[in-house]
Amino acid sequence: MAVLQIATRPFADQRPGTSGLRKKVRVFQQPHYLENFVQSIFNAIPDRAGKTLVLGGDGRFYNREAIQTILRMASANDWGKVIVGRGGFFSTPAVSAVIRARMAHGGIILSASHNAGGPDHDFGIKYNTANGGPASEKITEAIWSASKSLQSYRILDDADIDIDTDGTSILGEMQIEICDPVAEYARLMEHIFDFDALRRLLQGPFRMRFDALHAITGPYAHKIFEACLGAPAGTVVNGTPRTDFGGGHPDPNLVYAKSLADHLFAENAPDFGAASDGDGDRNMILGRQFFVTPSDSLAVLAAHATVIPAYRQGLKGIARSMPTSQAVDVVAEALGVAHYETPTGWKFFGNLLDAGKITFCGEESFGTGSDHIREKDGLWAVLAWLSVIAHTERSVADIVTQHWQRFGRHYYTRHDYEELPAEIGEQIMRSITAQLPILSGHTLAGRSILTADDFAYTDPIDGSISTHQGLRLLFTDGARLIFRLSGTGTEGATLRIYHEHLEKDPRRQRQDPQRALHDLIQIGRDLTRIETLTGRKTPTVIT
Ligand code: VG1
Ligand code: CO
Repeated sequence: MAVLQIATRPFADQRPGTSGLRKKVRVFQQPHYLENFVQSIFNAIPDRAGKTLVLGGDGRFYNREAIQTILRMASANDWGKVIVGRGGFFSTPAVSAVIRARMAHGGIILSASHNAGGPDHDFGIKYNTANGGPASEKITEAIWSASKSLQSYRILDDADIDIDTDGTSILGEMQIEICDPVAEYARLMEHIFDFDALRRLLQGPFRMRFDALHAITGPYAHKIFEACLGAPAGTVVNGTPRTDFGGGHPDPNLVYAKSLADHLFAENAPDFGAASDGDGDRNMILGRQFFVTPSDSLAVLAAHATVIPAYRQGLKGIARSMPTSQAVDVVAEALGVAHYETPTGWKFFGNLLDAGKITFCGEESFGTGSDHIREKDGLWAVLAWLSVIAHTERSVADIVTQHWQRFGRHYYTRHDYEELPAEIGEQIMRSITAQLPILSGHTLAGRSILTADDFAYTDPIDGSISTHQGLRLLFTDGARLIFRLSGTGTEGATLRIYHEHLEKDPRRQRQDPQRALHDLIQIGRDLTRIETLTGRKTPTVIT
């Protein structure tokens, strides 16, 4: 078994985005492309020799091939041991849990999350550090910088490795451990939640459906909801991971998880519905004929956190990404704990979690989590909701409407315009940026703007500064309108427009958000000139 040093040339497009490097599968299949990026990761971790790496992915097309390559490269790059989920499977939260439990030095997650999979779709790769969380910007920039001057990579000259049988083996001088991808994670959930209370709920008349969308959470959900908690067989649907996710987008929202939404809005619907994304870190929560906006979900869970054993002592603080609604801020103030506003992307929560400043955090993009790991966690959010339901003995709709009555309702909607020509996306952002100075203090459609800025963040723990994290119009009444370009898309540019408005009067809390936010939506369309520039009359996805 020889270590080969293969000559290569840098690729110009290996800068990690919001969550790792995401490209079309065909891009990753180019000779040396995956190898170059993996070597760049390894080069950015100079102290890796003899250390342990966790490795797995969401099972999408190219997952198995990539695992083989990475194992051979890890061995040639002096890693001491790699822990691989059986079959090459690991959800993102499970990788985070295993890194922490096994005190690994880092982990590689193969996923493009909610993006579609298959030979014509997307693949992705992401590095997590010893705390279990996504690498900080400092490290992702170091990876990018390494990729730009890469001249060669190291790989073992060897045949394929069996990744389907549990056990330990040796590859070169490195150990490989193949393990059950679910076990460690399931143990952690049992430690956090009151499984007896959840068993009573799920074995009673309460009915739920969990849709794994043919992605990674299937095996986790079968084990936790059905095997451990005793929910009837069939509670979990689409529970077998497929390389193409059954042809759909494994994205838990009302558009891409439509069959679940239809089921929950039909007559005789179950009490509760939930879905997760490709890699298992996102969640969508539905009640009978009721959709919970992710920003509200975070706020509701924060308000009820003490019903869950692991949070019985209360929350230390709460953080949300900047575009996430301010609903959770109001809860934090009521609880008398600090709240933080970070840029989009889970990596920005890591320092606050590590420093013990926050217990819960979340994003409007269907991401919710806590200090139990350093990633957002889809099944954790579902178990948290079930805990609140078991404790309050109320329906999802009642829990949320009572929350609004107490704290006010933050009407919220995000409009995505996907696959715009890249230059149009840039042009829209440039044009709004140029208008920011005159927008401050200006009135648009009867709404006066307090400030208009380009969001920058100074990390309160390490002082690092992240600029250009979204353009914000902050209105005098607390309403907000935010513009960002996606950092996870793989085709052209995706423009995201976020709209938010607080309604304190319970008599006006039952409107359709698209109606309640109508004027902000119009301001957003006018400012971006989206229709003039692209001919698009409606967004691709509304959440
Ligand atoms: C999107 C979301 C962001 C999330 C990121 C990764 O990023 O908006 O909140 O953290 O996806 O989620 P962007 O840059 O496209 O807006 V996941 O589930 O892909 O790991
Ligand atoms: Co995801």
